[in-house]
Amino acid sequence: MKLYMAPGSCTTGIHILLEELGLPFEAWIISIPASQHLQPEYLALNPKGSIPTLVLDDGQSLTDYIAISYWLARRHPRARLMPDDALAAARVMEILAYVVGTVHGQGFARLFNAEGFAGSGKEALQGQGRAIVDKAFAILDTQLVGPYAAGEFSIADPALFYVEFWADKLDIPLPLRLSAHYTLMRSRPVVQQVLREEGYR
Ligand SMILES: N[C@@H](CCC(=O)N[C@@H](CS)C(=O)NCC(=O)O)C(=O)O
Repeated sequence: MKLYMAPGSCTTGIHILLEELGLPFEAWIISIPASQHLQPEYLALNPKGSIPTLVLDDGQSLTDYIAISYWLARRHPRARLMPDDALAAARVMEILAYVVGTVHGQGFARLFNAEGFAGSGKEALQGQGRAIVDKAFAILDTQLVGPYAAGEFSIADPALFYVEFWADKLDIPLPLRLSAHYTLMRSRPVVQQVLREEGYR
């Protein structure tokens, strides 16, 4: 396997897990200051332009801390990196989601990259938000297995649905496959019932 990483970044967490598991891997250093994460060769591996990326033995790329760590834990059950108990496992996911999404994604991201967030006010910030959403929708559009996010209906679909729903409300166009996913979700009786219950007609 190949781990695309930068010393001292969030990739250190995956580096620790690979070493804990004693797995052989090649470390490929990506310099964020030198914008190596935005080079076409790297974007071909990970169109999000983020690290970590783990390239598996069969050549597939796996991105994002939560996905990579989950896969490692499932692949190596004897290391007991995820509790068997459903609630205990959910508690692990709860911490992961908060650390990655909020502590890192919102807190440290601003501490480390204030220039990236600072703009000339509300419009500039909304422009940044829109650029992030547009890029993410384009990536998710290519990753959607179909007809649901991961093929069959899963816990990913209601999450994808709520951002598609927000896009709809804000008149942000959805790419073709996400648009089909949104339509499919809206055709589910439960989704219609929930929207009705929440006051949407
Ligand atoms: N949610 C992503 C976040 C990854 C992330 O933001 N990594 C930073 C390095 S710690 C990065 O790639 N920064 C470059 C950028 O996003 O432009 C994950 O869990 O992998």
